[in-house]
Amino acid sequence: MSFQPPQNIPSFSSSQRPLEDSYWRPSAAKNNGGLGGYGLSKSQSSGVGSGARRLSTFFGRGRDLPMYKDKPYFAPRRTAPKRVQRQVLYVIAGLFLIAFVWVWFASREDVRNVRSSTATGEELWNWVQSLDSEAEKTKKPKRIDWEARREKVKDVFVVSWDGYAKHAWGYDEYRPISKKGRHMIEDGMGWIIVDALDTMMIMNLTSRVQDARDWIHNSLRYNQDHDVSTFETTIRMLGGLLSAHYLSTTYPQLAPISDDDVGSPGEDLYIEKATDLADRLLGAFESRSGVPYASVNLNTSVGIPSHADGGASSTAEATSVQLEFKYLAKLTGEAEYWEAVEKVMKVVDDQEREDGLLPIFIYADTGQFRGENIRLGSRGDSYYEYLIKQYLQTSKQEPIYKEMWDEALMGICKHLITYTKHANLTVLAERPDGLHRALLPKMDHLVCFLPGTIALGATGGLPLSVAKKSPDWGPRQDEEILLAKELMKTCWATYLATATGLAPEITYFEVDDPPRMMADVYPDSALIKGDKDQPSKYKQKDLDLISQPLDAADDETPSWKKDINIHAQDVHNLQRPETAESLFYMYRITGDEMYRNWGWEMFKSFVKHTAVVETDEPSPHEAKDDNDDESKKPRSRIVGFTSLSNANIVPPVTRDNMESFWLAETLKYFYLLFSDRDFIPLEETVFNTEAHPLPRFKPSGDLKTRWERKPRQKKNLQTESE
Ligand code: DMJ
Repeated sequence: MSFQPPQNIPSFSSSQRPLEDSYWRPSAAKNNGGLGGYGLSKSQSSGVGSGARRLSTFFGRGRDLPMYKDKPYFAPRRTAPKRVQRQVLYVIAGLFLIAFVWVWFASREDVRNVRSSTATGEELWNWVQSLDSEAEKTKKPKRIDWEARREKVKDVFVVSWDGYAKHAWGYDEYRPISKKGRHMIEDGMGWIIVDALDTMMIMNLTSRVQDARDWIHNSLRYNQDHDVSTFETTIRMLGGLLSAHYLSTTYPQLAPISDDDVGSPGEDLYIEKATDLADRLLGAFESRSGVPYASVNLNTSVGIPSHADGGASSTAEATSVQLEFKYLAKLTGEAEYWEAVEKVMKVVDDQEREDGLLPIFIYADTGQFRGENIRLGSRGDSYYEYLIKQYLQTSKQEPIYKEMWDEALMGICKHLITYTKHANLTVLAERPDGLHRALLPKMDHLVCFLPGTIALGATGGLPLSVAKKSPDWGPRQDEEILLAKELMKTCWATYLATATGLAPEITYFEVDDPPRMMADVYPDSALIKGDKDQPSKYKQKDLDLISQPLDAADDETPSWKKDINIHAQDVHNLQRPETAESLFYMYRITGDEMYRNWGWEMFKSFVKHTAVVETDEPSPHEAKDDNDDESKKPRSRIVGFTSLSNANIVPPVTRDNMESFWLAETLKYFYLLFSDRDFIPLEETVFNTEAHPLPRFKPSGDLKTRWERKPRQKKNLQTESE
């Protein structure tokens, strides 16, 4: 049965429910420096070794306070039955239990989905086969049924998840071809289960949510003597738990949760686990500078420098943990979470890097950058993403992050945006040796988060038609949307360029020598000049070029294809989400169905080329008679989806790995792209960099950005030709 968006969603005009606010608000007595809830003084929690002390005290016998402030332990609700009645009561309770379970089970919509999902793999395979038929290729539906298309995404999720659940339940990694799981740390840390949880909520897969929830309650423990990545653990695990808390409390219809019965996982489970994990991760921030170490030992909470890169952390990793810790601070009232991550932003900004563009490595001890490599691909990407998202998370109350985002976007346009030789595709290039050295016209798949993020920054998440009516709207915002559209098209081109229709990990572009930079071609652009009121040539840029379909060229090698070079070592496809993510934002914001259509083509390519297929040869006795052709046919079904080692060949070379972001991000963004625009409204949420939606809220009290940028020298914003 198909899922209908719930009709009776309460008013969420304030995304942070008042009830939730008062529920978690710390009492005055406990809110002493943000640590009272843990029964610790400030001095106990500072210094490198304090993480270990904090944890041993916190989890030790002497604990007399709940896991986080103001949340009482739940006293048993039932009193013990008297001895004489016990046996009778057991029988009655047993009968009730059986009746209840039966009614509950039979009434669950999701159970029907599970039942039908046993056939889903086979249906999906038949559907994939039908896509290649001539009739299907030429079929032009009168009206596209997006509801049905998003159900297909759900089917793909169900097959991916069920394969994992069957063969590798509880493991952190999954190999869908060999059907094997593997832990990343001794007892596992819920890498796949926690990362995928909120997608299942969004898809209303309630029985699977309950399975995940039970596992989190019964099996997930963080007190393991093992190093983990500070960043990955924050965005995937902490982000996943927090988003599960947010969705299950804000949209209970999507993800009903059972009561807080003693011994059963209750509504506090996610936040309790999140707080436990965050306390362990906090030790990573106890470096001399406050910049987090790349790794942290979960048991001792001691930060560990990177084993590579001269001990430096990745800039993106150090600066993309803020949304998660800030939301946790808001939920718990603990300023310590906020302050730890806020400090990092000051350390990086204090260095006044040119035009807001940062090198991709930073030393945790000194807070200094390492090298001059500047890019928005790996190790650089989400620093920029979290600038604008921190501004939106706190309901635009903290202009410092908007200022940093605007400056960085100007820097991007000035130093990194160039155009291809033949088709004038817009490219977001790199500067591996600094801003005044050679340009490298290369785009990691990872940079394809940017078109969507630019559009998000321009409208704040509002539909374009609404945002344009705002008094703040001007030529600069128009140009931002234009740039977002151009980059979106380039990302789409990287998909169309391969044999499978799936983008490689890295794409190089043909550009002129010297490259035509945006700053040279459109020097009067508001994005370059920072002059937000002056209309520029850029705004009138050839819009036809943007809307010209890439796949419609007649000649054998269309001009845009001549602009694209894919190197042999970059042909892998890890089922990454960034292009789907940007399509989701672009559709939500512009309302242009073209982005949904592109997404649908991409989705079909994923299903077709990343599916793991099993075929049963019919056994001789299955054929009832010689004319029973059906039973003689081999039966195939899809049993999972995998990364590819080579996406530029058909059939592709598979890799036997399903990344957790396939479930957490890629399929979630496809599902949301094909959903109605008001489903999980963009203007009420921010998605963290792992696609976990978190609410926007108004900062207050200690939970504020209480630092100022160093005064910048007035620079001539007009760029010199390079
Ligand atoms: C995800 O884990 C996150 O989106 C991260 O910010 C970058 N890369 C992967 C997915 O590609």
